Amino acid sequence: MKCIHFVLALMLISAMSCKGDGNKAKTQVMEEQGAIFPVKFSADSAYNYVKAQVDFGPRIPDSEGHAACKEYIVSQLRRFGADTIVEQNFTTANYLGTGMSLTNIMARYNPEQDDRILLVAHWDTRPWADADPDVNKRNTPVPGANDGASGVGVLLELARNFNEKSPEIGVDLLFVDGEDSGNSSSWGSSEETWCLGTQYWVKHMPYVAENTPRYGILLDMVGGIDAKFYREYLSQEYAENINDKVWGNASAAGYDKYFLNGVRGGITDDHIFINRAGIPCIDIIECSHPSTGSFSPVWHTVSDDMNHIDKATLKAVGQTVANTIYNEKISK
Ligand code: AHN
Ligand code: ZN
Repeated sequence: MKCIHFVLALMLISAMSCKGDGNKAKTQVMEEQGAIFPVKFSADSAYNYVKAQVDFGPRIPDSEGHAACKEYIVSQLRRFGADTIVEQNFTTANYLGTGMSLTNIMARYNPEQDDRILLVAHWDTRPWADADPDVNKRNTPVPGANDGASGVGVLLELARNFNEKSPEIGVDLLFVDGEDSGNSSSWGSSEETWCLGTQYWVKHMPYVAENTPRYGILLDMVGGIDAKFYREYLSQEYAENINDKVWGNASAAGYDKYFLNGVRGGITDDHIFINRAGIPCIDIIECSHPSTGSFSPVWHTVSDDMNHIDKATLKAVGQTVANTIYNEKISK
């Protein structure tokens, strides 16, 4: 005991004397005490899970990279002791009429627990870099490091945490397919061309009334360099209290630099279909980059690669979501 106190005291002193890096030191002390950080979300691990996906190549429906990535996600979930892993296979067509075989993957932790939280990310990648500045690259697939792999990487690292230390609440991890083959030339009128996996999933909702999740958190583009996460407009409309909770947990953990309280965006994304199906769901998404006013400059370009992934961003998002999950107490 004495020894631990001595170590903590030393850390406090170093925290106080370390002017330039005060926030980091404060965070480290809290982390050591376990007060705010019930588990350690490893940004290095999350980064490796992002890289593994990118290394498969583009994860476009019906491609080799897509098939390999599906096996990878399932094998990681097995490794991390998920209680049930369900692959939901179906076929559909994108807005151009191209047929696609899609798979949503869902894994449960504490399956017997009726009080649950849903965590979501899309695992497919966009077939065309149609926002690339070079017109000659607009038919090239995107690498999808941020747009696809980042959310999945964070969810896989959370799965590792859940296996190491079980949260009290039940957790469902949902990896949706077919999010990113939508029509970007006519926003508004083309909402239904996006999020095809989620649209299918909500039509076959794997819940009864008792075990329907309290709320959901969607992670989309959560690995960008110096990313700022504002409260996304539709999340704020549908699930303001969940935004309050998550942004509050971010602040308590010292991540105010990443999680800003302004409301921005209004994004057509998987969360809107989940909200309409009756589960309040927020979207943690980088959608107000200073240089574009919306998504990051590499969004839907061939430069959405590992050079534009920031471990510190993965950490801020992953640790905030982890703290949120472990803070939940069962109320059913
Ligand atoms: C809009 O740009 C309105 N939605 C994009 C959703 C998305 C695409 N997320 C990732 N890729
Ligand atoms: Zn996209």
